Amino acid sequence: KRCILIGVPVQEGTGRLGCDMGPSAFRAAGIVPALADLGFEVVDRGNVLPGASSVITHPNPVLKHLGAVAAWTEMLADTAYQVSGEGLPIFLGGDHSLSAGTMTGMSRRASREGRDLFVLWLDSHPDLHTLDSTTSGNLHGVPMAYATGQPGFAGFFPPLPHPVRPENVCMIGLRSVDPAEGMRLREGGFEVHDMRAIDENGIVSLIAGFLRRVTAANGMLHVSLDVDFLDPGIAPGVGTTVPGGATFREAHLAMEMLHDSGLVRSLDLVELNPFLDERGRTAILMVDLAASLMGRRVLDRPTRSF
Ligand code: DIR
Ligand code: MN
Ligand code: MN
Ligand code: MN
Repeated sequence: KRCILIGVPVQEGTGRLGCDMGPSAFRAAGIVPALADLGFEVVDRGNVLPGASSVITHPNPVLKHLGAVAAWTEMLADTAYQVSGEGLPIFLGGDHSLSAGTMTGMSRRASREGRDLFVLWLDSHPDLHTLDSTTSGNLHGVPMAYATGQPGFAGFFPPLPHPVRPENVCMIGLRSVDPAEGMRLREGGFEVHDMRAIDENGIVSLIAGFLRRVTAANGMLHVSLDVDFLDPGIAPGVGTTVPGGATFREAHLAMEMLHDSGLVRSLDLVELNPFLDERGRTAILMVDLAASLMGRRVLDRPTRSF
């Protein structure tokens, strides 16, 4: 049982500075001992950096730091592929643009094993903009579109040999969807659950339904946890707070179910902005959630198959 921490201090994908301190905050909040206490061999690879980025011009004038985010994506896709052959990678963000690289690297890993990558996307946003449709220009709004092979990335982002199938993506917690994203969500084949779906059905049935599909397909599961999935009242340390998010108990329950499934092969912890946090409480909550996902519990329960 080995997990490998990769610090990813990317912040060029957001409109505000501070996410570059995310990896340090996860470490200061005790992620290493939290995982070691669960019996893992924890390897902290430190922070990674992208290769040199070139200036890339694009017809959409609002795009910010396209060259830098493309360079991060290329490096992270390689890193995710390699590290996932040695243990369970946990990517400590950094903004959500990093998932463009981690999802595609994990998809290559799945393909190498003759399997399909599935993604559980826990976020208030679908991050399903293309380079053409984003109006903010913040590239943390595009990783899902890139990884699932939506048009318009060729020639700007790295080539995509192993796109993730939209049918293999389950988004839970949505409550901020831009019009262009809404159209893609309706037509793209994604499994999508907004906050109302959590309120009406409970998070257990949503997670269990998706885990059943992953199990039936012998899929490899990647989890991407954006801080803004959580309610801002418990998780203020993020640049894009959206009211009405997941509660402490919903989030821990989801994590514990993921652990019980035994299906998770990699994890992104993203969008933590320590500059906006209150004495580390968001960092500590994210570490506790990661610990629940990795097996921390109050009472033992049998491993559960879905
Ligand atoms: C908004 C906000 N949809 C945008 N996106 C994200 O800028 O494209 N915020 N991902 O966290
Ligand atoms: Mn996000
Ligand atoms: Mn291949
Ligand atoms: Mn978000």
